[in-house]
Amino acid sequence: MTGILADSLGLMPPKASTFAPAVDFWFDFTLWVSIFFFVLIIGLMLLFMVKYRRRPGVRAVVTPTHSTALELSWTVIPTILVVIMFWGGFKTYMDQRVMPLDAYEIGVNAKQWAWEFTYPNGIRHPELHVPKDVPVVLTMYSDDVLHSFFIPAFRVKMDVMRGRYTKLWFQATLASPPGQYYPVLCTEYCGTSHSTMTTKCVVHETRAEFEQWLRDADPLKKLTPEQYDEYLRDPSAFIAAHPDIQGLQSPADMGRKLWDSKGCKQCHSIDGKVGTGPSWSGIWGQTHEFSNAPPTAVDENYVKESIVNPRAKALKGYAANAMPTYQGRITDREIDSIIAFIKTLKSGSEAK
Ligand code: HEC
Ligand SMILES: [Cu+2]
Repeated sequence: MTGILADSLGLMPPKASTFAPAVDFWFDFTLWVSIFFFVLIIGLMLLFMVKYRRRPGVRAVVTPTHSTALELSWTVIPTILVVIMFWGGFKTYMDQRVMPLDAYEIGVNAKQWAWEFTYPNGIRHPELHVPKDVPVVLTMYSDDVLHSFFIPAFRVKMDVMRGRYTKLWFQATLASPPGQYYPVLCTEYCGTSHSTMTTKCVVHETRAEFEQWLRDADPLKKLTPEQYDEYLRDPSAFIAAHPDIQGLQSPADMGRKLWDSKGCKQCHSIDGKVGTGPSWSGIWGQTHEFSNAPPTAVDENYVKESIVNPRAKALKGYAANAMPTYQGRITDREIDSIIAFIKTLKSGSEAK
């Protein structure tokens, strides 16, 4: 019943979300009602034009001016039909606008002329990847002008603004075949390259497959040991020379992201304020005192040890067991980034 016309003409994209059947049904309902009345009204008009045309010798009959039955029916029937359309549209719209509580959350950033997605583990990536059969909420923001986020296969669309977060949700029902994807478009004219503001949405068959992709999406993991050395020696030159490696930033910028995404932020400020743990502001190169070890300078080895084995040296004045070990939860390359970040934190002069 759904999509009969548009679908058979190949005008509708695949139905890949839980919203698609309802949206298509109401689209078709409206379309078929319109076609029916178009044919009826235009057909009768043409018929009457011919049948009652002026002919020589035939006098025009006096036309009736009123028919209660006719007027009632052409008022009541269309009213019922539009109320049905309104009810269907309103219900479908409300389903889309009320966000589920248990959803997987992904951040969307729009800028002239690209999309960027921020996943819960802090990875930023130019493609949208989601698991099948999991409700996903997108929280969207624009760096510049008004954009609009649209995935035709999911039948969802929402404006993306500067100065206000907007949300959109969907639950994909159809995994994209290997190597294929659902197009993501910007549908608000946003400047010269608006038409190229597209990206891919890949729906993974299982949650596990999606998580695997997410782990591999870390740009640092894509580098071979040789490339990694080259990157550490001169990050900006390396990034400029490898535009194919998406999302790569300087080690210090990566470190700042990890400070946020790995939860270090909860206990370590970077502006000098003491929290559960000491601030990182200005600690590089200082000599710290411990309740269980001789004084030690804050250098690469000390920071690394503090992360993988925080109990080894308990900083004076802090609870010795407050910091959990990150052994196994952080890679060596991530530790390098955090070290690079701490190095940039001069005391007193940090931005937030
Ligand atoms: C639950 C709170 C907590 C979290 C989360 C936490 N830390 Fe700590 N951290 C501490 C405390 C408390 C100390 C001081 C006591 C000690 O030496 O273990 C500390 C000490 C440190 C030190 C030594 C600082 C100095 O001034 O000598 C480093 C480096 C460090 N943490 C890195 C990290 C990193 C990197 C993360 C995130 C991956 C992290 N911490 C997450 C609580 C935390
Ligand atoms: Cu746009």
